[in-house]
Amino acid sequence: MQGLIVAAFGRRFLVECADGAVRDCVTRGKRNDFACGDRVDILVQSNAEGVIEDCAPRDTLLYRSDHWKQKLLAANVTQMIMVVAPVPSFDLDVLDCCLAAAEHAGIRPLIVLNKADLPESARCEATLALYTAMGYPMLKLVATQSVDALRPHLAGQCSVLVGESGMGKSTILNALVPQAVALTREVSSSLGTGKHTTSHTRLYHLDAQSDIIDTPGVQAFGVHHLGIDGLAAAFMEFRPWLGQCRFRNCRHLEEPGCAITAAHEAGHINTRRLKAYQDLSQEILRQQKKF
Ligand SMILES: Nc1nc2c(ncn2[C@@H]2O[C@H](COP(=O)(O)OP(=O)(O)O)[C@@H](O)[C@H]2O)c(=O)[nH]1
Ligand SMILES: [Mg+2]
Ligand SMILES: [Zn+2]
Repeated sequence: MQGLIVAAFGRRFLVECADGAVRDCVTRGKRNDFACGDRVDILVQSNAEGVIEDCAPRDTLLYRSDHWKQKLLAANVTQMIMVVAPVPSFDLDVLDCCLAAAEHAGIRPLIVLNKADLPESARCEATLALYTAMGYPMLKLVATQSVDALRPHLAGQCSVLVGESGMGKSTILNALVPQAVALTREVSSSLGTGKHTTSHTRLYHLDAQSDIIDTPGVQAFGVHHLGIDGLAAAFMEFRPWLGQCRFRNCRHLEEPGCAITAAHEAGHINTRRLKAYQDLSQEILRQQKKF
């Protein structure tokens, strides 16, 4: 039977099946390379249980990685809602990594500056001007008052909510999906996670055409899986200059004739963004040498 993975916790998945039942499913062997949003075939064992057999080809796949492992976050999403807020302060490096991962996966990012009611948000907005100048859409929100400004952006999309904890993701989700708290509790108890926190990824239907996937808050968003070339291409303002360096395998660090560092010197690329790229690429290189 066909179904849609609507919750993922380790190697346990809740699958919304074609017959309307939501089944608690395991995988064969030690497979865990499935994600929320995956369209799967399951072997039905009962009205409540099944085994995931197969997965349909994905339109997109968002994941994060570190040196050791990759973590699948969501499949078939069309949009990443990156939530930031002035309090607690957010980490621009995490924003850069999330944007890079989205670019690499072919997912359109939307930056949401939440807690726009706080006076500190003006400074955040000034910081984010760099990103809006690059062409990233940005939306100001006061989630505790209303999320109506966000709704039109969600129509017809499968969106994934990401952001560091404390930014207001749960507030946004609960305003969009009033039954989310109850559903989260349900998933927690059926998957035996014990806690009612967002320790798992969960897909919610907003309407027949629109879904939203909630992910646990991230402190870091590893982009090792992009590789050096993927990373440079995922810094979207680098793109006009890629392929113009003297060396074809230029890593845009200290190579002579580098078009990226030249573009930076000419004022076309922001200093902090170039440094963020260089720090990440050096980290990737260090790891590549180790293995
Ligand atoms: N002032 C203000 N506080 C907010 C807003 N949105 C959320 N918060 C508060 O920020 C805190 C963290 O929100 P939460 O949704 O749990 O963040 P999460 O960790 O990203 O899920 C809570 O105390 C919320 O009430 C907002 O728009 N303005
Ligand atoms: Mg939360
Ligand atoms: Zn270069």
